[in-house]
Amino acid sequence: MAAKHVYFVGTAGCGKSTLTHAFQLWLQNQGYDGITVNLDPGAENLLYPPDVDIRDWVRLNEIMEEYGLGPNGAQIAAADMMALNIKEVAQVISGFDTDYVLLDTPGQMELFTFRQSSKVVLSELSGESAVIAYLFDPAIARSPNGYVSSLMLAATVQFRLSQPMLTLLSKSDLLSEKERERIQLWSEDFYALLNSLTEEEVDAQTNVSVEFLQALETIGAGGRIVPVSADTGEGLEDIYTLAQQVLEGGEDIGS
Ligand SMILES: Nc1nc2c(ncn2[C@@H]2O[C@H](COP(=O)(O)OP(=O)(O)OP(=O)(O)O)[C@@H](O)[C@H]2O)c(=O)[nH]1
Ligand SMILES: [Mg+2]
Repeated sequence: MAAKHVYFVGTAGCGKSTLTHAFQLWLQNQGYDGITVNLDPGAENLLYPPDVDIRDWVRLNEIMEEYGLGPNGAQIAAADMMALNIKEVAQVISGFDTDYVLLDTPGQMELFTFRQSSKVVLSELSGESAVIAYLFDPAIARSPNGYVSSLMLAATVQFRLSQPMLTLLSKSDLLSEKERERIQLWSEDFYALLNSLTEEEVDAQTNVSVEFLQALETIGAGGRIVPVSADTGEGLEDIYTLAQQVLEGGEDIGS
């Protein structure tokens, strides 16, 4: 059976790399196989050893030196070079006999989502068997305005990449129980979100409506957000269950 691919995507520092590794360890503890793939050519001091590493093909600091580019120009060149090498990367990945391929994407999210090369990368690596795990950063999503902004970003990623998406509330251990519940409520009830916006954000209440929020959900982002933590292990099982549901209609790997 083809391996299932989960892309961990989100804004800089939201916890993608840590969660990729934590989820791999969780899978292994449950007796499943999962490999990790680092897709960030600019990653420095990666805290886990990826099984496959894009830096074996493309390295940001080498591109900066070789072409005399700054970090942003080099990121764009790196994204294109990644696409040029992706068939070889796919071949290496397919050499692993594994249930899950967990892909850790670059911190500069716009490079992964907006460049045409990302579509090439996605179709070569995972074809139809992909789900995007979109991480909401709790430092941003804890305010109503930040939550709506995060939702818009998630919708943009979904719209751009056209893959099924799970929305995860990253680093949930940093939030109080009350904050977690409030954010979960927002994800399930746009009227509650709009109420919080109107009560708490003087600038934002005039131009956001329930219809606007519903439209974001129609694109395919949104839905019930799942709190996850690499530190406490909260929600790791939910990622598995949801990914199984999306990719296999709920069947368990073993069945
Ligand atoms: N408390 C807590 N901290 C976390 C968790 N996950 C990640 N962190 C911390 O958040 C910081 C960023 O984590 P990373 O995993 O590097 O985030 P990232 O999204 O991969 O970052 P970039 O690739 O640079 O965009 C680190 O200091 C992590 O230790 C978590 O579940 N709980
Ligand atoms: Mg990272």
